[in-house]
Amino acid sequence: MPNAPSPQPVDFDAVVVGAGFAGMYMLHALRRLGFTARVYETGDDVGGTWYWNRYPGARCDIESLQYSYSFSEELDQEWTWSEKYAPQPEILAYARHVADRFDLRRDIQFETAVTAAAYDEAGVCWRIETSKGDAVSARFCIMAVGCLSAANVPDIPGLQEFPGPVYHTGQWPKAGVDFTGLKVAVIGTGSSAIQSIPLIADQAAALTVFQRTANYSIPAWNETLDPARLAAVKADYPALRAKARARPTGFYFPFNAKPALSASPEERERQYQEFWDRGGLPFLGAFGDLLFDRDANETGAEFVRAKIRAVVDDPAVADLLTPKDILGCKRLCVDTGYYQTFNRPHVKLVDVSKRPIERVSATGVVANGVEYAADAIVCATGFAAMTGSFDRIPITGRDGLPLAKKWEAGPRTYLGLTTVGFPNFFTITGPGSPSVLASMVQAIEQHVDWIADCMAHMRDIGAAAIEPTLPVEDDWVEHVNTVAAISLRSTCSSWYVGANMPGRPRVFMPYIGGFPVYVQKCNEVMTDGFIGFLFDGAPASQTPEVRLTERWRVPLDIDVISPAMIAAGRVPIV
Ligand code: N01
Repeated sequence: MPNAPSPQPVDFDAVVVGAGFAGMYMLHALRRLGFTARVYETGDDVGGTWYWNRYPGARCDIESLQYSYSFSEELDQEWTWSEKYAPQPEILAYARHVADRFDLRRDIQFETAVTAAAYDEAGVCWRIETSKGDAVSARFCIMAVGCLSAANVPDIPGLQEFPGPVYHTGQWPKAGVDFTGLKVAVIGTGSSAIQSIPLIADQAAALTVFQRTANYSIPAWNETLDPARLAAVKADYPALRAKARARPTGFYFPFNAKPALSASPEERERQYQEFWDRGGLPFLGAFGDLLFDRDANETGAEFVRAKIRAVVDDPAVADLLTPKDILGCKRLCVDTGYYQTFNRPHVKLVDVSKRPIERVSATGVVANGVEYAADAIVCATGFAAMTGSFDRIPITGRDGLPLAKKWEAGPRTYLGLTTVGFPNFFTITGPGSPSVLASMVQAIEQHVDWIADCMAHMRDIGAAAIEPTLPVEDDWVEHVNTVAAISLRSTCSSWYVGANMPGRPRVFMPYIGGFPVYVQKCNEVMTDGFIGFLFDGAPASQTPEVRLTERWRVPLDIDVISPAMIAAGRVPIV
């Protein structure tokens, strides 16, 4: 090929950063194709998010039957989930089972952080350094670093000097924490707080919760998994997986496409109650326009607000706990007994929406001029979402360009998988892909298969390097923004837009056009000869046979086509 540099021999075909669900499956897929790989993982075990987030009450919010790998039918058959939404220890046990079953550990180096990754243009490879002193080369650098992994520890004066323990929900001690008899302060009221507060309240002598923004939460109605449902799913697991892939969210749940405003108030109430009784994230499936029409959204929001008012005894506390903004704009929370916890006499809610927490003293947290006594502080303050895990590692591409510099005004990618200036660099569930707006495990599997198929294709045609072109990247970034603007989700100050932390650029980071629409686009790019990519600096000169993994030939579920999917321009207007 023209301009092809001469690649040097490398230690590994690929280095994978992270051994969460993404890194584990990436390793398995690479091995299946005969590639050599080394995975570096900071923790001392696999599991990623489910390794770090050990706070009380942590569990998934997509039913476990779907929040699990789908690449192996044998795995689906042999693993049995105990609950509708499995708790963190069980999900971690699943990850460990997968690691053992597929013999992954021998290529994972634990307790090792990647400290630098630099593209060597002359050698056509990545030079990787680690906290353990490794210096290795790999043809490909694959980032499996997670979307919600870089903890946001708030910059509150005095917090670092607090004499008692300070915890972050995303960095919870392995040994667990016993709050019995302690005065505890929890900062934050997002998903992690909402899951943990009821259980911390069970132990603590006094619990003070500092709330900056009230959140909508829908009851999980978690339960032991019904054996009949388990048997029915296992009898035809591929059917459930296929239905899930055809959905905008990458997981299947009952959905009503009808607009909320076309229903009578009585019908709406019935419908909302039915979806409330199902519980969890599927509540947003009660009507098809809830995330696209403010007036429709307000009907759903008001239904949830009434539920909060009905369970919280003190009207002033109920009012503080009641969100006034758009339902589902921030990610919906899923709880077990969250609002009820504020009826307990030892639990206090402190509003810090108008004035931030002033400081942490030696004996407590000071807000609105009042000191609230605390022996321990829990920061349930979230993450530097989507890009935070990249910021932690100095990553440099061609001509020494730092990724952090390229992304300083917001991440720029082609398909959320690749970025110009960084050849042979892949991001699993990177910004610009459905990622957190889909079921993460499905989103991970689709990216891993695409990357593995791409690498195998490159081997087939003898290409050493792949990189997208600037026009397709610019078009994709614009497309991601255009589609986001259709959804109410782009309108509030959430972590989706980086607005949960000061100083981050406001950009809607995940791709909201719908999972199957996105998958079709990735497939087309591949089957049309890797449109928009250069191999070894030149466009693909032939339309070669490609290796698209069959299960990603995803149909659309036309009953759930949304305005964002139509705006994505890849579905018929029905
Ligand atoms: O983090 P968050 P999270 N002073 O950013 C507040 C996934 N997840 O860890 O809203 C006072 O949502 C902040 O206030 P505000 C899920 O995708 C899933 O809870 O920015 N408060 C907010 O209340 C979720 O969306 C599960 O005004 C401060 C809270 O801290 C994502 O992870 C479980 C503050 C942070 O909420 C993140 O959830 C857990 C300050 N200085 C997480 N700084 C499942 O159920 C921040 N806050 C699967």
